[in-house]
Amino acid sequence: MGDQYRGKEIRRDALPQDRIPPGQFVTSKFPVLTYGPTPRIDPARWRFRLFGLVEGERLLTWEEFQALPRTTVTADFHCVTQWSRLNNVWEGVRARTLVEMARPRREARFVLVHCYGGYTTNLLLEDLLADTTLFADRLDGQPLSPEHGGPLRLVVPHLYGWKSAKWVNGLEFMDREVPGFWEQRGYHMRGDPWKEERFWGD
Ligand SMILES: Nc1nc2c(c(=O)[nH]1)N[C@H]1C(S)=C(S)[C@@H](COP(=O)(O)O)O[C@H]1N2
Ligand SMILES: [Mo]
Repeated sequence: MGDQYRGKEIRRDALPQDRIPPGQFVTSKFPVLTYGPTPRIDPARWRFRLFGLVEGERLLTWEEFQALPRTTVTADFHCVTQWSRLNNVWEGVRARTLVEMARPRREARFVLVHCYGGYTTNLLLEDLLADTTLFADRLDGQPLSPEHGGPLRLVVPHLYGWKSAKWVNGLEFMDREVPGFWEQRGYHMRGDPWKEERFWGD
């Protein structure tokens, strides 16, 4: 895309400020943001449940999950506490692949994401269907560390970081919007960083 800057034609994606939502600053570190302790999950006992208003209820093992088609997404990560980490290279399985396995009923337009440790977050079904939403087990060429959500986390790059649930263990498909852990405590139901949807009611 062409833009003018001091009379020169420049590429829009070369302008970092266009990539940083309002009120955010860039960090080169990757802070760990967790409420409570880091769960440690033995892959042999790991399970992932697709349930609720679905035709294809499933309980996946780690082996079954690993057999799914894989994808790589390079994306920026924006935490509501104002740090952004750019160019994260996530590898895993597209969330859409899991939705297709679950075969949600027509009325199931909302999803509650469940995690080991009890954390939850709510999403619209369409947020899971986005091309860049994935369940990641690798980051920047390495297996995902326990602190950052290993063995498996959700990554929803177009929403604030609290929607990118770590240590995921299930998707519950619903016909109404049920607030998750932070949403019950005042965070926004949607959380679009470009609209600064930080707190509900602002
Ligand atoms: N299960 C779980 N997932 C979670 C959280 C949490 O406390 N528990 N924190 C969220 C928040 S607020 C952010 S910003 C990101 C941070 O991810 P990181 O710790 O890998 O930086 O994880 C999100 N996912
Ligand atoms: Mo966050």
